[in-house]
Amino acid sequence: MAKVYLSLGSNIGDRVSYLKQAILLIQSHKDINNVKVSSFYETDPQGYTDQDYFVNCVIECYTLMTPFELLEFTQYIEKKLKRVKLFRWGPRTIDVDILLYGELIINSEDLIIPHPRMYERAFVLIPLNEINSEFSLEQIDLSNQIVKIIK
Ligand code: GSY
Repeated sequence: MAKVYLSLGSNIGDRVSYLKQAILLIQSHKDINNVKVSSFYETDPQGYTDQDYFVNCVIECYTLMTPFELLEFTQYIEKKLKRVKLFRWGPRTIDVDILLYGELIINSEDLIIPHPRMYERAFVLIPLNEINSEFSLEQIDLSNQIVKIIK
């Protein structure tokens, strides 16, 4: 079994509901176990900044799926939730990204692991640090990235 980390995000419509629906699909997959979910965080958009705040969370889980099966499953979730993505880097109803798959490094056209931008993103690192304190926040400048826990 591989220990896997996923990042979930939404900034269109009922953002919390999109995240909750995606989490339910992940928890009910027969080849995924021990699902840990971080708090939900409302976060400043990164990259293309002229868009609404995101709600983000991170998931830790264990899976028997290969990385490409897992990629297919994340794409299935986005399809099942009728993902809307207005343009690259732009607003979207649901995004499910693979951050880490055990110690594996993959550089293919369709899948790059570890996720290439994960260590620059407070919306990834803060929830990651919440569920596993081995992920340090020391290397990242958090000053221009607003992240607040949703109560
Ligand atoms: O790759 C994730 C999509 N995304 C996000 C996001 O999920 N949260 C925040 N805060 N900014 C983002 N910019 C992009 S692109």
